Amino acid sequence: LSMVTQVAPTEKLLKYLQEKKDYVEKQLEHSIPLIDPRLGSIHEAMMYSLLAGGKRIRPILCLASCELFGGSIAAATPTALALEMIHTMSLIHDDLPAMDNDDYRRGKLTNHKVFGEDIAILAGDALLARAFEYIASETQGVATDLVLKVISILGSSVGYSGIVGGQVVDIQSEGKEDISVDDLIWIHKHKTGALLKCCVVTGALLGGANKEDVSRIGEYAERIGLAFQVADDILDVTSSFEELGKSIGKDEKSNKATFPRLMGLEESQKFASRLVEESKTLIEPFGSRAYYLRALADYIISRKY
Ligand code: GRG
Repeated sequence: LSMVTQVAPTEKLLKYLQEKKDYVEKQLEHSIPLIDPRLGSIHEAMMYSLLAGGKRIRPILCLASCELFGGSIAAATPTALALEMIHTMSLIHDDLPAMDNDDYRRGKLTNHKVFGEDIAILAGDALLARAFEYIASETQGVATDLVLKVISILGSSVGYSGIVGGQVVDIQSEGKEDISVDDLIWIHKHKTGALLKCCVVTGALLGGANKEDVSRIGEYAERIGLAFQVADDILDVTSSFEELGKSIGKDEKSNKATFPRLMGLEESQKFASRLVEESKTLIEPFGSRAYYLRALADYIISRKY
C-alpha cells in the first residue's frame, strides 16, 4: 500500500462528518423555495443537483472553522450552504458538452442529460446567484461589515481570480506537452483550492477569528486543497483495475497533466504527505479545538473511493 492510503480516519471524525452532512442536507432542502409554479422545471433542476449527494466537504469545512473560533453554527450556516450551491453549479457547468461532456455525476445522470442543456446552464446560473442572495438575506447575528467581507471573498474565490480562472487555464493547457509542476499547482490552486480556502476563511471570519488566525487557517486550507488533488491523481494511478469506476477516472485524465506524470509517483506521495504535515503544523497553535481540522487533513490523503 502506498503511503497515501495508510491513515485510517477515526470513528470520531467519521461520526462528526456524518452528523454535519445530515445537518447540511436538511438545511439545503429548504434553501430554495419554489416561489411560483411556472418555475417548476428550473427549481427541479436546481434541487436535482443540489440534493444529489456528495461529501459536503465545503460546508463542513466552513462550519468546523467557525466552531473552532467559538462561533455558532447558525452564524455560518447560510455561508456554508451557499458554498455548496456554488460547488454544485460548478459541477453542473463542468459536465456540460462544451466542457467535460459527462453523462454521470455522483452516480446519477448529469443535469443536462435530464433537463437539457438550456435548463442546466440556467440552473447553474440561478444557483450561483442564489448563493450570494442567500448569504446576504439569511445571515443573522453577524456584523454587516463581516457579511460584506464574506461576500467579497466568495466572489473573488469563484470568479476569474478563482474557480473560473483555474478552469480557463486548465482548458487552455489541455494537450500541451510543456506543462510545469508550477503550472499544474497554479491550476489546482485556483480551480479547486480557492473555494476550499474560502470555506475555512469565511467560517473563521464568521466565528470571530482575528486577522492572523484567518491567514493561518487559510494557509492550512491551501495545503489540504492541493493535497486533495495530488492524492486524487495518485489514487488514479494506484487504484486497482478491478474497479470499473477507477478505469473511468483513468480515461478522464488520460490526456491531462497529473502530479505522478510530472514528478513521479513516489515524489507525488512525498509531496502530498508534506502538504498534510505542513497543514497540521499550521493549526497546531489552535490546540485540541482543531481536532477535526487535523483529522480532516489526514483523511484527505487517506480517501479510498
Ligand atoms: C464557478 C461561475 C463558475 C463556473 C464554473 C466549470 C467551471 C466553471 C469550473 C470547474 C470547477 C470544477 C469542476 C473543479 C473540480 C472540483 C472538484 C475537485 C470536484 C470534486 O469535489 P468533491 O470530491 O465532490 O468534493 P463531491 O461530489 O463529494 O461534492
